[in-house]
Amino acid sequence: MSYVDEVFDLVVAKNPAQPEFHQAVKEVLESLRVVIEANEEKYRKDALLERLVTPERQLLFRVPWVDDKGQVQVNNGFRVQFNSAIGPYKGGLRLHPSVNLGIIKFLGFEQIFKNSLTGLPIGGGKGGSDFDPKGKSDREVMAFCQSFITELHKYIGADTDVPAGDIGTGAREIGYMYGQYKRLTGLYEGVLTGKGLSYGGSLARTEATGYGLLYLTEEMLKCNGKDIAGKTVAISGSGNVAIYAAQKAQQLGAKVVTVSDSTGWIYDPEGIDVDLLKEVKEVKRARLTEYAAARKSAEYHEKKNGEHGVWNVKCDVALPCATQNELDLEDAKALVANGCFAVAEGANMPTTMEATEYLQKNGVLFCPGKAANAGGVATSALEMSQNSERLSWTFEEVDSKLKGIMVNIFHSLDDAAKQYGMAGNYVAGANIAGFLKVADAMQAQGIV
Ligand code: NDP
Ligand code: 2IT
Repeated sequence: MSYVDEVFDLVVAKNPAQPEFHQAVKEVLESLRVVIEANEEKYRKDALLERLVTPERQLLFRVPWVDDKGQVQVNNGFRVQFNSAIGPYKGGLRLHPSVNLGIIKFLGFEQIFKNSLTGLPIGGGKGGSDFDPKGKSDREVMAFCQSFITELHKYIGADTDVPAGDIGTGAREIGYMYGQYKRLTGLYEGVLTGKGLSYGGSLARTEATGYGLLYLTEEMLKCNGKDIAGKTVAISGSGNVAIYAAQKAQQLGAKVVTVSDSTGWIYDPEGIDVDLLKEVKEVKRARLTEYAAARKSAEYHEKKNGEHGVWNVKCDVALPCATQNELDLEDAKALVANGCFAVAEGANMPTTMEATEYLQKNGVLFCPGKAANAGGVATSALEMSQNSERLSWTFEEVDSKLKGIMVNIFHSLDDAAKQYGMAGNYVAGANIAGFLKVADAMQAQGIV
Protein backbone atom coordinates (compact mmCIF):
# COMPACT_ATOMS: atom_id res chain seq x y z
CA MET A 1 0.00 0.00 0.00
CA SER A 2 1.28 3.50 -0.74
CA TYR A 3 2.51 5.63 2.17
CA VAL A 4 -0.32 8.15 1.61
CA ASP A 5 -3.01 5.44 1.81
CA GLU A 6 -1.40 3.86 4.86
CA VAL A 7 -1.38 7.16 6.73
CA PHE A 8 -4.97 7.94 5.78
CA ASP A 9 -6.11 4.54 7.10
CA LEU A 10 -4.18 5.20 10.28
CA VAL A 11 -5.92 8.57 10.74
CA VAL A 12 -9.35 6.95 10.39
CA ALA A 13 -8.44 4.12 12.79
CA LYS A 14 -6.86 6.36 15.42
CA ASN A 15 -9.44 9.16 15.31
CA PRO A 16 -12.82 7.42 15.26
CA ALA A 17 -16.03 9.43 14.83
CA GLN A 18 -14.25 12.54 13.51
CA PRO A 19 -15.59 12.70 9.92
CA GLU A 20 -14.65 16.35 9.31
CA PHE A 21 -11.06 15.66 10.36
CA HIS A 22 -10.90 12.61 8.06
CA GLN A 23 -12.28 14.73 5.20
CA ALA A 24 -9.72 17.51 5.66
CA VAL A 25 -6.83 15.01 5.88
CA LYS A 26 -8.05 13.08 2.84
CA GLU A 27 -8.21 16.18 0.67
CA VAL A 28 -4.68 17.22 1.63
CA LEU A 29 -3.11 13.75 1.32
CA GLU A 30 -4.72 13.13 -2.08
CA SER A 31 -3.19 16.37 -3.37
CA LEU A 32 0.20 15.51 -1.92
CA ARG A 33 0.37 12.05 -3.47
CA VAL A 34 2.66 13.17 -6.30
CA VAL A 35 5.02 15.05 -3.95
CA ILE A 36 5.15 12.24 -1.38
CA GLU A 37 5.70 9.53 -3.97
CA ALA A 38 8.76 11.40 -5.26
CA ASN A 39 10.36 11.28 -1.77
CA GLU A 40 8.55 8.29 -0.31
CA GLU A 41 11.47 6.48 1.27
CA LYS A 42 12.78 9.49 3.15
CA TYR A 43 9.37 10.74 4.29
CA ARG A 44 8.34 7.26 5.43
CA LYS A 45 11.54 6.71 7.43
CA ASP A 46 11.07 10.07 9.14
CA ALA A 47 7.34 9.40 9.69
CA LEU A 48 6.76 12.86 8.29
CA LEU A 49 3.09 12.30 7.45
CA GLU A 50 2.32 10.60 10.77
CA ARG A 51 3.80 13.63 12.53
CA LEU A 52 1.91 16.04 10.24
CA VAL A 53 -1.51 14.48 10.99
CA THR A 54 -0.91 14.19 14.75
CA PRO A 55 -1.35 17.39 16.78
CA GLU A 56 1.64 18.41 18.88
CA ARG A 57 -0.73 18.96 21.81
CA GLN A 58 -4.51 18.75 22.42
CA LEU A 59 -6.08 20.54 25.37
CA LEU A 60 -9.56 19.55 26.55
CA PHE A 61 -10.98 21.29 29.58
CA ARG A 62 -14.08 22.06 31.61
CA VAL A 63 -15.58 25.55 31.36
CA PRO A 64 -18.00 26.19 34.25
CA TRP A 65 -19.87 29.52 34.42
CA VAL A 66 -22.98 30.94 36.09
CA ASP A 67 -25.98 32.04 34.00
CA ASP A 68 -28.30 34.99 34.77
CA LYS A 69 -30.63 32.77 36.81
CA GLY A 70 -27.79 31.69 39.10
CA GLN A 71 -27.60 28.25 37.50
CA VAL A 72 -24.15 26.78 36.91
CA GLN A 73 -23.54 25.77 33.28
CA VAL A 74 -20.71 23.54 32.04
CA ASN A 75 -19.20 23.61 28.55
CA ASN A 76 -16.34 21.75 26.89
CA GLY A 77 -13.26 23.82 26.03
CA PHE A 78 -10.74 22.85 23.33
CA ARG A 79 -7.39 24.07 22.01
CA VAL A 80 -5.51 21.94 19.50
CA GLN A 81 -1.90 23.09 19.04
CA PHE A 82 -1.34 21.29 15.78
CA ASN A 83 1.99 22.31 14.30
CA SER A 84 4.61 24.89 15.32
CA ALA A 85 7.24 24.15 12.64
CA ILE A 86 7.08 27.62 11.07
CA GLY A 87 5.87 29.80 13.96
CA PRO A 88 3.76 30.01 17.13
CA TYR A 89 0.40 28.23 16.94
CA LYS A 90 -2.13 30.59 15.35
CA GLY A 91 -5.83 30.15 14.67
CA GLY A 92 -9.28 31.12 15.83
CA LEU A 93 -11.68 30.04 18.57
CA ARG A 94 -15.08 28.76 17.44
CA LEU A 95 -18.04 29.14 19.80
CA HIS A 96 -20.96 27.10 18.46
CA PRO A 97 -23.07 24.24 19.89
CA SER A 98 -21.80 21.90 17.13
CA VAL A 99 -18.15 22.18 18.27
CA ASN A 100 -16.40 18.91 19.15
CA LEU A 101 -12.82 17.64 19.01
CA GLY A 102 -13.11 16.41 15.40
CA ILE A 103 -14.26 19.81 14.17
CA ILE A 104 -11.47 21.63 16.00
CA LYS A 105 -8.94 19.14 14.59
CA PHE A 106 -10.15 19.63 11.02
CA LEU A 107 -9.91 23.38 11.45
CA GLY A 108 -6.47 23.17 13.10
CA PHE A 109 -5.18 20.87 10.35
CA GLU A 110 -6.38 23.23 7.59
CA GLN A 111 -4.82 26.12 9.47
CA ILE A 112 -1.30 24.62 9.16
CA PHE A 113 -1.35 24.91 5.36
CA LYS A 114 -3.30 28.18 5.27
CA ASN A 115 -0.85 29.87 7.59
CA SER A 116 2.07 28.56 5.56
CA LEU A 117 0.53 30.00 2.36
CA THR A 118 0.44 33.50 3.88
CA GLY A 119 4.26 33.52 3.82
CA LEU A 120 4.24 34.76 7.43
CA PRO A 121 5.79 32.95 10.44
CA ILE A 122 2.70 31.33 12.00
CA GLY A 123 2.06 27.70 12.92
CA GLY A 124 -1.35 26.00 12.97
CA GLY A 125 -3.84 25.77 15.84
CA LYS A 126 -7.54 26.07 16.57
CA GLY A 127 -9.82 26.03 19.59
CA GLY A 128 -13.27 26.78 20.84
CA SER A 129 -16.19 25.47 22.79
CA ASP A 130 -19.71 24.09 22.42
CA PHE A 131 -20.91 27.27 24.18
CA ASP A 132 -23.59 29.12 22.14
CA PRO A 133 -23.31 32.92 22.45
CA LYS A 134 -26.67 33.31 20.70
CA GLY A 135 -29.40 34.59 23.01
CA LYS A 136 -27.00 35.04 25.95
CA SER A 137 -26.69 38.33 27.83
CA ASP A 138 -23.41 40.25 27.71
CA ARG A 139 -22.80 39.25 31.31
CA GLU A 140 -23.26 35.57 30.52
CA VAL A 141 -20.88 35.83 27.55
CA MET A 142 -18.34 37.56 29.81
CA ALA A 143 -18.69 34.88 32.49
CA PHE A 144 -18.06 32.16 29.92
CA CYS A 145 -15.09 33.97 28.32
CA GLN A 146 -13.45 34.61 31.69
CA SER A 147 -13.81 30.98 32.72
CA PHE A 148 -12.52 29.77 29.32
CA ILE A 149 -9.40 31.93 29.56
CA THR A 150 -8.81 31.13 33.24
CA GLU A 151 -7.91 27.63 32.06
CA LEU A 152 -6.47 28.42 28.62
CA HIS A 153 -4.15 31.24 29.75
CA LYS A 154 -1.65 28.66 31.04
CA TYR A 155 -1.01 27.43 27.51
CA ILE A 156 -1.07 30.56 25.32
CA GLY A 157 1.13 33.65 24.91
CA ALA A 158 2.34 36.15 22.31
CA ASP A 159 5.23 33.86 21.29
CA THR A 160 3.63 30.46 21.91
CA ASP A 161 -0.03 30.37 20.83
CA VAL A 162 -2.17 33.29 19.66
CA PRO A 163 -5.94 32.61 19.34
CA ALA A 164 -8.41 34.86 17.48
CA GLY A 165 -12.03 34.93 16.29
CA ASP A 166 -14.04 32.41 14.28
CA ILE A 167 -17.75 31.51 14.22
CA GLY A 168 -19.40 33.01 17.31
CA THR A 169 -16.23 34.78 18.47
CA GLY A 170 -16.09 38.45 17.53
CA ALA A 171 -14.81 41.68 19.06
CA ARG A 172 -16.96 41.35 22.20
CA GLU A 173 -15.67 37.87 23.09
CA ILE A 174 -12.03 38.73 22.26
CA GLY A 175 -12.30 41.80 24.54
CA TYR A 176 -13.51 39.78 27.53
CA MET A 177 -10.85 37.13 26.94
CA TYR A 178 -8.07 39.70 26.61
CA GLY A 179 -9.09 41.44 29.83
CA GLN A 180 -9.04 38.18 31.77
CA TYR A 181 -5.68 37.10 30.28
CA LYS A 182 -4.13 40.44 31.28
CA ARG A 183 -5.58 40.19 34.78
CA LEU A 184 -4.26 36.68 35.33
CA THR A 185 -0.79 37.14 33.83
CA GLY A 186 -0.12 40.88 34.24
CA LEU A 187 1.06 40.90 30.63
CA TYR A 188 -0.05 43.49 28.09
CA GLU A 189 0.97 41.51 25.03
CA GLY A 190 -0.40 40.43 21.65
CA VAL A 191 -1.77 37.12 22.92
CA LEU A 192 -5.03 37.39 20.96
CA THR A 193 -5.78 39.00 17.61
CA GLY A 194 -8.98 40.64 16.45
CA LYS A 195 -8.69 43.00 19.43
CA GLY A 196 -10.51 46.35 19.57
CA LEU A 197 -8.67 49.36 18.17
CA SER A 198 -8.37 51.01 21.61
CA TYR A 199 -6.28 48.15 23.04
CA GLY A 200 -3.94 46.89 20.35
CA GLY A 201 -6.18 45.73 17.51
CA SER A 202 -5.23 46.30 13.90
CA LEU A 203 -7.13 48.46 11.47
CA ALA A 204 -8.60 46.31 8.67
CA ARG A 205 -8.59 43.06 10.71
CA THR A 206 -12.41 43.14 10.90
CA GLU A 207 -12.66 43.46 7.13
CA ALA A 208 -9.65 41.27 6.29
CA THR A 209 -11.14 37.83 5.61
CA GLY A 210 -13.92 39.10 3.35
CA TYR A 211 -11.74 41.69 1.62
CA GLY A 212 -8.93 39.16 1.16
CA LEU A 213 -11.40 36.68 -0.38
CA LEU A 214 -12.31 39.26 -3.00
CA TYR A 215 -8.70 40.28 -3.67
CA LEU A 216 -7.85 36.66 -4.37
CA THR A 217 -11.01 36.08 -6.43
CA GLU A 218 -10.28 39.19 -8.49
CA GLU A 219 -6.76 37.92 -9.23
CA MET A 220 -7.99 34.40 -10.07
CA LEU A 221 -10.54 35.81 -12.52
CA LYS A 222 -8.02 38.22 -14.02
CA CYS A 223 -5.53 35.40 -14.65
CA ASN A 224 -8.30 33.46 -16.39
CA GLY A 225 -9.32 36.33 -18.66
CA LYS A 226 -12.33 37.45 -16.64
CA ASP A 227 -13.27 40.47 -14.54
CA ILE A 228 -15.24 40.62 -11.27
CA ALA A 229 -16.83 43.96 -12.25
CA GLY A 230 -20.38 43.59 -13.50
CA LYS A 231 -20.72 40.00 -12.25
CA THR A 232 -23.56 38.60 -10.12
CA VAL A 233 -22.33 37.05 -6.87
CA ALA A 234 -24.10 34.62 -4.50
CA ILE A 235 -22.83 34.67 -0.90
CA SER A 236 -23.87 32.40 1.97
CA GLY A 237 -23.62 33.38 5.64
CA SER A 238 -24.17 36.82 7.09
CA GLY A 239 -21.40 36.98 9.67
CA ASN A 240 -17.98 38.62 9.67
CA VAL A 241 -16.68 36.97 6.52
CA ALA A 242 -19.90 37.30 4.48
CA ILE A 243 -20.51 40.96 5.35
CA TYR A 244 -17.07 42.20 4.29
CA ALA A 245 -16.97 39.92 1.25
CA ALA A 246 -20.24 41.53 0.13
CA GLN A 247 -18.87 45.01 0.80
CA LYS A 248 -15.65 44.49 -1.19
CA ALA A 249 -17.48 42.68 -4.04
CA GLN A 250 -19.70 45.73 -4.44
CA GLN A 251 -16.72 48.11 -4.25
CA LEU A 252 -15.20 46.12 -7.12
CA GLY A 253 -18.36 46.60 -9.20
CA ALA A 254 -20.09 43.24 -8.69
CA LYS A 255 -23.70 42.75 -7.58
CA VAL A 256 -24.26 40.52 -4.52
CA VAL A 257 -27.76 39.04 -4.57
CA THR A 258 -27.85 36.61 -1.62
CA VAL A 259 -26.87 36.17 2.04
CA SER A 260 -28.03 33.53 4.54
CA ASP A 261 -27.99 32.42 8.16
CA SER A 262 -28.75 29.13 9.86
CA THR A 263 -32.53 29.53 9.53
CA GLY A 264 -33.10 31.28 6.21
CA TRP A 265 -31.76 33.22 3.26
CA ILE A 266 -32.28 36.47 1.38
CA TYR A 267 -32.59 37.02 -2.35
CA ASP A 268 -32.21 40.69 -3.13
CA PRO A 269 -32.12 41.27 -6.91
CA GLU A 270 -31.29 44.96 -6.42
CA GLY A 271 -28.09 43.99 -4.59
CA ILE A 272 -27.57 43.46 -0.85
CA ASP A 273 -27.66 46.68 1.21
CA VAL A 274 -24.49 46.13 3.25
CA ASP A 275 -25.17 49.00 5.69
CA LEU A 276 -28.56 47.52 6.52
CA LEU A 277 -27.04 44.03 6.84
CA LYS A 278 -24.41 45.37 9.26
CA GLU A 279 -27.09 47.10 11.34
CA VAL A 280 -29.16 43.87 11.56
CA LYS A 281 -26.23 41.49 12.22
CA GLU A 282 -23.48 43.50 13.94
CA VAL A 283 -25.55 45.94 15.99
CA LYS A 284 -28.90 44.24 16.69
CA ARG A 285 -27.60 40.63 16.47
CA ALA A 286 -30.98 39.85 14.84
CA ARG A 287 -32.28 37.38 12.21
CA LEU A 288 -32.38 38.06 8.47
CA THR A 289 -36.17 38.46 8.68
CA GLU A 290 -35.38 41.96 9.99
CA TYR A 291 -33.37 42.70 6.86
CA ALA A 292 -36.29 41.59 4.68
CA ALA A 293 -38.77 43.63 6.73
CA ALA A 294 -36.70 46.80 6.16
CA ARG A 295 -36.06 46.34 2.44
CA LYS A 296 -38.74 46.17 -0.26
CA SER A 297 -36.61 44.46 -2.92
CA ALA A 298 -35.61 41.55 -0.62
CA GLU A 299 -37.28 38.13 -0.54
CA TYR A 300 -36.84 36.05 2.63
CA HIS A 301 -36.87 32.23 2.35
CA GLU A 302 -37.02 29.87 5.33
CA LYS A 303 -34.56 26.97 5.02
CA LYS A 304 -36.44 23.69 4.58
CA ASN A 305 -35.34 20.03 4.60
CA GLY A 306 -31.66 20.79 4.94
CA GLU A 307 -31.56 22.62 1.57
CA HIS A 308 -29.04 25.42 1.23
CA GLY A 309 -31.15 27.79 -0.89
CA VAL A 310 -28.64 30.35 -2.07
CA TRP A 311 -26.89 28.02 -4.53
CA ASN A 312 -30.05 27.69 -6.62
CA VAL A 313 -29.96 31.37 -7.52
CA LYS A 314 -28.45 32.31 -10.88
CA CYS A 315 -24.98 33.74 -10.36
CA ASP A 316 -21.57 34.04 -12.02
CA VAL A 317 -19.50 33.69 -8.86
CA ALA A 318 -20.36 31.80 -5.64
CA LEU A 319 -18.68 32.58 -2.32
CA PRO A 320 -19.64 30.17 0.49
CA CYS A 321 -18.94 32.09 3.74
CA ALA A 322 -20.93 30.25 6.46
CA THR A 323 -19.68 26.83 7.57
CA GLN A 324 -18.30 23.40 6.59
CA ASN A 325 -20.08 21.19 4.03
CA GLU A 326 -22.73 23.80 3.18
CA LEU A 327 -22.30 23.31 -0.60
CA ASP A 328 -22.95 19.72 -1.66
CA LEU A 329 -23.16 17.86 -4.97
CA GLU A 330 -26.78 18.94 -5.62
CA ASP A 331 -25.79 22.56 -5.02
CA ALA A 332 -22.76 22.21 -7.33
CA LYS A 333 -25.02 20.84 -10.08
CA ALA A 334 -27.40 23.78 -9.66
CA LEU A 335 -24.53 26.27 -9.82
CA VAL A 336 -23.12 24.73 -13.00
CA ALA A 337 -26.58 24.53 -14.61
CA ASN A 338 -27.07 28.23 -13.87
CA GLY A 339 -23.78 29.26 -15.49
CA CYS A 340 -21.64 29.90 -12.39
CA PHE A 341 -17.96 29.93 -13.45
CA ALA A 342 -16.06 30.56 -10.20
CA VAL A 343 -16.30 29.41 -6.58
CA ALA A 344 -13.99 30.73 -3.85
CA GLU A 345 -14.37 29.53 -0.27
CA GLY A 346 -14.68 32.21 2.42
CA ALA A 347 -15.55 29.58 5.03
CA ASN A 348 -13.38 26.60 6.02
CA MET A 349 -14.18 23.49 3.93
CA PRO A 350 -17.70 24.65 2.93
CA THR A 351 -17.70 22.50 -0.24
CA THR A 352 -17.97 18.71 0.03
CA MET A 353 -15.36 16.65 -1.83
CA GLU A 354 -17.93 15.38 -4.35
CA ALA A 355 -19.09 18.94 -5.03
CA THR A 356 -15.51 20.17 -5.45
CA GLU A 357 -14.76 17.41 -7.97
CA TYR A 358 -17.96 18.15 -9.89
CA LEU A 359 -17.18 21.86 -10.09
CA GLN A 360 -13.60 21.24 -11.21
CA LYS A 361 -14.68 18.67 -13.83
CA ASN A 362 -17.16 21.17 -15.23
CA GLY A 363 -14.53 23.85 -15.69
CA VAL A 364 -15.51 26.03 -12.72
CA LEU A 365 -12.55 27.96 -11.27
CA PHE A 366 -12.35 26.70 -7.69
CA CYS A 367 -10.22 28.20 -4.92
CA PRO A 368 -10.17 26.34 -1.57
CA GLY A 369 -10.64 28.12 1.76
CA LYS A 370 -7.12 27.54 2.99
CA ALA A 371 -6.00 29.99 0.29
CA ALA A 372 -9.10 32.10 -0.34
CA ASN A 373 -9.86 32.96 3.30
CA ALA A 374 -6.23 33.32 4.45
CA GLY A 375 -6.55 37.12 4.55
CA GLY A 376 -8.01 36.94 8.06
CA VAL A 377 -5.14 35.08 9.65
CA ALA A 378 -2.59 36.99 7.54
CA THR A 379 -3.90 40.25 8.96
CA SER A 380 -3.84 38.68 12.42
CA ALA A 381 -0.12 38.10 11.85
CA LEU A 382 0.17 41.78 10.87
CA GLU A 383 -1.58 42.63 14.15
CA MET A 384 1.04 40.53 15.99
CA SER A 385 3.81 42.47 14.23
CA GLN A 386 2.28 45.81 15.23
CA ASN A 387 1.88 44.62 18.84
CA SER A 388 5.52 43.48 18.98
CA GLU A 389 6.83 46.80 17.73
CA ARG A 390 4.30 48.78 19.84
CA LEU A 391 3.10 50.69 16.80
CA SER A 392 -0.06 50.77 14.71
CA TRP A 393 -0.26 51.08 10.98
CA THR A 394 -2.86 52.97 8.95
CA PHE A 395 -5.84 51.24 7.34
CA GLU A 396 -4.33 51.82 3.91
CA GLU A 397 -1.00 50.28 4.92
CA VAL A 398 -2.60 47.12 6.32
CA ASP A 399 -5.08 46.83 3.46
CA SER A 400 -2.36 47.17 0.82
CA LYS A 401 -0.21 44.52 2.57
CA LEU A 402 -3.29 42.27 2.69
CA LYS A 403 -3.89 42.73 -1.02
CA GLY A 404 -0.25 41.93 -1.81
CA ILE A 405 -0.42 38.77 0.33
CA MET A 406 -3.62 37.52 -1.40
CA VAL A 407 -2.22 38.13 -4.88
CA ASN A 408 0.96 36.26 -3.89
CA ILE A 409 -1.05 33.38 -2.48
CA PHE A 410 -2.95 32.99 -5.74
CA HIS A 411 0.29 32.89 -7.73
CA SER A 412 1.89 30.38 -5.39
CA LEU A 413 -1.06 27.97 -5.90
CA ASP A 414 -1.14 28.59 -9.60
CA ASP A 415 2.63 27.99 -9.91
CA ALA A 416 2.62 24.86 -7.71
CA ALA A 417 -0.28 23.37 -9.68
CA LYS A 418 1.55 23.99 -12.96
CA GLN A 419 4.87 22.69 -11.62
CA TYR A 420 3.28 19.38 -10.60
CA GLY A 421 1.36 18.94 -13.86
CA MET A 422 -2.07 19.94 -12.55
CA ALA A 423 -2.48 23.42 -14.06
CA GLY A 424 -5.69 25.11 -12.89
CA ASN A 425 -6.19 22.71 -9.97
CA TYR A 426 -5.95 25.25 -7.16
CA VAL A 427 -6.87 22.67 -4.51
CA ALA A 428 -3.75 20.67 -5.34
CA GLY A 429 -1.72 23.88 -5.72
CA ALA A 430 -2.74 25.14 -2.26
CA ASN A 431 -2.05 21.87 -0.51
CA ILE A 432 1.31 21.36 -2.19
CA ALA A 433 2.56 24.94 -1.75
CA GLY A 434 1.39 25.02 1.89
CA PHE A 435 2.93 21.62 2.64
CA LEU A 436 6.39 22.16 1.11
CA LYS A 437 7.38 24.97 3.49
CA VAL A 438 6.09 23.16 6.59
CA ALA A 439 7.73 19.87 5.54
CA ASP A 440 11.04 21.61 4.95
CA ALA A 441 10.92 23.26 8.41
CA MET A 442 9.94 19.97 10.08
CA GLN A 443 12.78 18.10 8.40
CA ALA A 444 15.31 20.81 9.29
CA GLN A 445 14.30 20.74 12.98
CA GLY A 446 14.84 17.02 13.44
CA ILE A 447 12.57 14.48 15.05
CA VAL A 448 10.38 16.62 17.32
P1 NDP B 1 -19.74 34.46 12.20
O1 NDP B 1 -20.09 33.82 13.49
O2 NDP B 1 -19.49 35.93 12.15
O3 NDP B 1 -20.84 34.13 11.10
C1 NDP B 1 -21.17 32.82 10.78
C2 NDP B 1 -22.29 32.81 9.77
O4 NDP B 1 -22.48 31.49 9.30
C3 NDP B 1 -23.62 33.24 10.34
O5 NDP B 1 -24.39 33.83 9.32
C4 NDP B 1 -24.21 31.92 10.79
O6 NDP B 1 -25.62 31.93 10.89
C5 NDP B 1 -23.77 31.00 9.70
N1 NDP B 1 -23.61 29.63 10.24
C6 NDP B 1 -22.78 29.25 11.23
N2 NDP B 1 -22.93 27.94 11.50
C7 NDP B 1 -23.86 27.51 10.65
C8 NDP B 1 -24.45 26.25 10.42
N3 NDP B 1 -24.07 25.17 11.14
N4 NDP B 1 -25.38 26.17 9.46
C9 NDP B 1 -25.75 27.26 8.73
N5 NDP B 1 -25.25 28.50 8.91
C10 NDP B 1 -24.31 28.61 9.84
O7 NDP B 1 -18.47 33.66 11.67
P2 NDP B 1 -17.41 34.08 10.56
O8 NDP B 1 -18.06 34.89 9.51
O9 NDP B 1 -16.22 34.58 11.26
O10 NDP B 1 -17.02 32.64 9.98
C11 NDP B 1 -17.65 32.08 8.82
C12 NDP B 1 -16.75 31.01 8.22
O11 NDP B 1 -15.50 31.61 7.83
C13 NDP B 1 -16.35 29.86 9.15
O12 NDP B 1 -16.19 28.69 8.38
C14 NDP B 1 -14.99 30.29 9.69
O13 NDP B 1 -14.24 29.19 10.12
C15 NDP B 1 -14.41 30.93 8.44
N6 NDP B 1 -13.32 31.87 8.61
C16 NDP B 1 -13.42 32.95 9.45
C17 NDP B 1 -12.39 33.86 9.55
C18 NDP B 1 -12.47 35.08 10.38
O14 NDP B 1 -11.51 35.87 10.37
N7 NDP B 1 -13.56 35.35 11.08
C19 NDP B 1 -11.12 33.65 8.83
C20 NDP B 1 -11.14 32.52 7.93
C21 NDP B 1 -12.19 31.68 7.86
P3 NDP B 1 -26.31 32.03 12.36
O15 NDP B 1 -25.97 33.40 12.85
O16 NDP B 1 -27.74 31.79 12.13
O17 NDP B 1 -25.65 30.94 13.17
O1 2IT C 1 -10.03 30.24 10.08
C1 2IT C 1 -9.29 31.22 10.27
O2 2IT C 1 -8.29 31.42 9.59
C2 2IT C 1 -9.68 32.17 11.33
N1 2IT C 1 -10.71 31.97 11.96
C3 2IT C 1 -8.79 33.33 11.65
C4 2IT C 1 -7.65 32.91 12.51
C5 2IT C 1 -6.77 34.03 13.05
O3 2IT C 1 -5.88 33.69 13.83
O4 2IT C 1 -6.97 35.20 12.70
